[in-house]
This record gives sequence, structure tokens and C-alpha cells, in this order.
Amino acid sequence: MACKRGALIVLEGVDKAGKTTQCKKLVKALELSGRPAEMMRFPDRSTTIGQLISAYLEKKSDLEDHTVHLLFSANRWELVPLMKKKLEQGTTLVVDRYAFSGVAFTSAKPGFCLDWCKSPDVGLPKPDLVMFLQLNPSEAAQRGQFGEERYENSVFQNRVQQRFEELMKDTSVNWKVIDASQSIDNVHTSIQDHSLNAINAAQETQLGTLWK
Ligand code: ADP
Ligand code: 2DT
Repeated sequence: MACKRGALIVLEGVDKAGKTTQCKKLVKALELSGRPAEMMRFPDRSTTIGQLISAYLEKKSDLEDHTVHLLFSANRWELVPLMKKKLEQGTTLVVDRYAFSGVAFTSAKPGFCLDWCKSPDVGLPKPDLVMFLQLNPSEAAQRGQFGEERYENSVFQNRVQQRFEELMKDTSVNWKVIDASQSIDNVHTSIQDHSLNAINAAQETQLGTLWK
């Protein structure tokens, strides 16, 4: 009999909400409980496309806004065959940012609507669960200064937050909002509960298609 597929689990949220911390903790906990799991992150800066994106984020290069949006999407598409293979093999993927960041960040720029921003990501593997780590800007500020990369300022991050709120109205996506102001351990407990439910449900359903 074919093995049960893994779940595609995504963590989203503004800068410093705790996404990376929680992805790592979740993968460790799943593995300790005997469930194969791996972390991925977008952008994946290791590929040729990822290196173009990385130079843009580090402000070492400038790219036209539509162009960089399409590169972020291409960076997801180039990883799709690997993602599907791992999921089919029964590995749960815990992903730090996905198409939702893509849409929220570009549509926070002047002149971009949600529909245009979503279109290049239509058809990607649909996450079984998307957890949005909710943290207000003043609490995020207490977790340290913004870095030097592009987009790392409070005005832009507030616009991004509003765009995420628009995206979360879409009930075709399994969104769960997590209160990211709790302690690291308490946030982890909620994330783990939602993830175990999603992993069990994924075993009984086919992988879906995003925004189609
Ligand atoms: P993100 O990936 O969302 O930008 P990180 O996981 O890198 O966020 O966390 C940003 C900073 O906040 C790190 O220094 C991390 O240790 C700290 N942090 C993460 N979660 C919490 C939490 N629940 N409470 C307090 N500090 C946290
Ligand atoms: P980190 O590597 O610190 O997460 O920052 N972004 C991300 C986009 O603009 N579009 C996308 O599709 C994705 C996945 C969010 C990466 C920065 O790149 C932004 C912050």
C-alpha cells in the first residue's frame, strides 16, 4: 500500500512574529514524535533565482517591482517538484513564508492589486494549514530593531499586515490565527495542536491546488 502523504504546513506573519523560531521547534517536535518533517523557507536564497532575490532584498541590486514579484513566484515553482516528492514520500513540510507573503508584500506597494499579485501563484500546492502569527507592531518592536534589508520598516510592515488581513478573509484557505505575543512555548503548543490535526486530515485527502 502507498504510504500516507505528509502535510503542507505554512507559517506566515509580519517580521519578528516568531515564524522561524516556531518552524524549527515544530519540525523538531514532529520528528521526536516519529513523524518525518522538514523545514523549507521562501525565498529559498540558495538557487540561481533565489540569489537574484537575495541581492534585491540586501539592496545590492534594484529590480522592477513586477519583475521581482514574478521572481519570488518562480522561486516557489522551481521547488514544487521537490515539495511534491517529499509530501508523497510521507514527509510533512513546514514552510517559513509562502505565496501569502508574496501577495501581501507586493500588494503593499503602490499600484498593485491582490488579484494581479495572486495570479502567478495560482496552481501551486495548496497548504493543508496556514498559521498566521499575529503580533502588533509595538510588541514586534520590542523583539529588536529592524534590520537593514528592504521592506524592514514599520510603515511598510503595517501595510503588509493590512494585506494579510484581506487574504485571511478567503475561506478556501485553512487559516488559523495564532496569538504570537504569548511565550515561545505557548505559541508552540497551539501550533503543534493545529499541525497534528492537519497531518491527520492530510492522510485522508489529496493535496489541493492554491487559488483555483
Ligand atoms: P520571524 O521569523 O517571524 O521574523 P523570529 O523567529 O526570527 O521571527 O524571531 C524574532 C526574534 O524574536 C528572535 O530574537 C526570537 O528569539 C524572538 N522571539 C520569537 N518568538 C518569541 C516570543 N514568543 N516571545 C518573545 N520573543 C520571541
Ligand atoms: P526573510 O528571509 O527574513 O523571511 O525575508 N517576500 C517574501 C516577498 O516580498 N515576496 C515573497 O514571495 C516572499 C516569500 C518578505 C524575506 C523578505 O521577502 C519578502 C520579507
